[in-house]
Amino acid sequence: METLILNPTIPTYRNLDRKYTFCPGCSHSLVLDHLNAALVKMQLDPRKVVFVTDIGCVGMSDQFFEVNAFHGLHGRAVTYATGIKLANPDLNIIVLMGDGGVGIGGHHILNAARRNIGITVLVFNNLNFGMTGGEHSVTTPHGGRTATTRAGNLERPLDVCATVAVNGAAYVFRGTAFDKELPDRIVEAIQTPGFALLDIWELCTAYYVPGNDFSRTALMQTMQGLNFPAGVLQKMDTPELSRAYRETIYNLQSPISPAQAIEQKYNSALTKTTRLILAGAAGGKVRSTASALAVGGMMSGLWATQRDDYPVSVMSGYSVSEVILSREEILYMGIEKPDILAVLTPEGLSQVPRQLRAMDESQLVYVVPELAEHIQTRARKIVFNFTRPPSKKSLAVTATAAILRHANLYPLAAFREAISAGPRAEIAQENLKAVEASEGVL
Ligand SMILES: Cc1ncc(C[n+]2csc(CCOP(=O)(O)OP(=O)(O)O)c2C)c(N)n1
Ligand SMILES: [Mg+2]
Repeated sequence: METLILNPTIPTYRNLDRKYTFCPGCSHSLVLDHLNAALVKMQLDPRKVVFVTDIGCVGMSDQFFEVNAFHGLHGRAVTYATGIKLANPDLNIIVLMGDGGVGIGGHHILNAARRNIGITVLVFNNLNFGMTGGEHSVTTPHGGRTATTRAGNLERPLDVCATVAVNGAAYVFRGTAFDKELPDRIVEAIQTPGFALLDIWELCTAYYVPGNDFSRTALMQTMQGLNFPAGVLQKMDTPELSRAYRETIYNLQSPISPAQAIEQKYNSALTKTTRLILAGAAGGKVRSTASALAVGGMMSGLWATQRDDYPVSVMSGYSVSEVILSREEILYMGIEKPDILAVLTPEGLSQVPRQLRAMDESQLVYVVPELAEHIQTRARKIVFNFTRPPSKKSLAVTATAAILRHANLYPLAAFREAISAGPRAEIAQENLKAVEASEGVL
């Protein structure tokens, strides 16, 4: 595993500007501090760390850290982690999930253990569904009083550790959020090449604690009463699947052509990191335009990131893409306060009220004429002055090209080249026409 000595001005992987938003006394914060301590001990390159967060209170965890993150559907975190690991075995993938997620996605955990996928799963086991009001989960102890087991839980709790251990997990540990050894155990788990799971018992101070007069002592007593052992429960040295796959099938078939490097051919005059948001409608080429914007930036010697948001439906509703362009490497790709926000359609506008409120006089909102009056912001408002209103399919490209000319982010030629590099020639032609239509728009 490659390790880098971090910049000494970054003593933590936590984003200290962001305070934990958990309830007072919730053990989730304790476990996250232990996780941070483990990462600090290991000095892993944050670019090679991926948190995959499940749903629930625990699902909020990634926003407090400056590492890569993926957040998806309830119970499915292990599936995303598996995919990421298979795509890039060099990454350190850490799944953060609750006991609710273990119940909902138990099948995925079994299969990841059985396949010995080299990920680390931290189960934030607060013995109930925290976020939705304290319903019982698969790990609620027998007799536990919850919102759905008022008279006491009749079910036997799942022994998560024994279940993954019997299915071949390479590293298994059970403990509590109060264990001083937790950072060291997390380090061991991350260093284990194969599948590692830590079942970390916690206090849910909103629900399980008041509902059961529960305490730290009760936590230990419950574990002992169930005969669920604590400590390191399994350590096995068996081949990890993503490496085994690379060494055999992948190399034989070499199914993927090598990634094309993006060459720098242009120069950008950009001096400060610029965060842009394109807020438009699905089917309006918002995401592909944002990609071309990011690629054009890279062709101009900038770092670039892209993040997209759109509903589950296809070709209907909003489509909002965020792009950051910077002279420096971008370690956090979220945008809370954009420097440039392009409001293209009513669907897009409906998604960005928070950003509009956050923006100030030094920032720019570009807006189509028909929505100009609906924009409430302190930012400077600039209205597109189209000679002919662009079609739905050319609006995003024309607007972005106009912004590139106006804000002078990088040469328009780079944007044109990024568009031409698109997979379909006829679409590239259409988009290049939309770029030409941007002349004189601003
Ligand atoms: C498939 C699915 N079912 C139900 C929900 C509703 N839901 C959201 S959070 C949550 C409880 C989460 O509990 P847990 O995973 O233990 O995390 P915690 O909140 O305790 O940290 C549920 C049931 C959902 N998001 N997805
Ligand atoms: Mg829970």
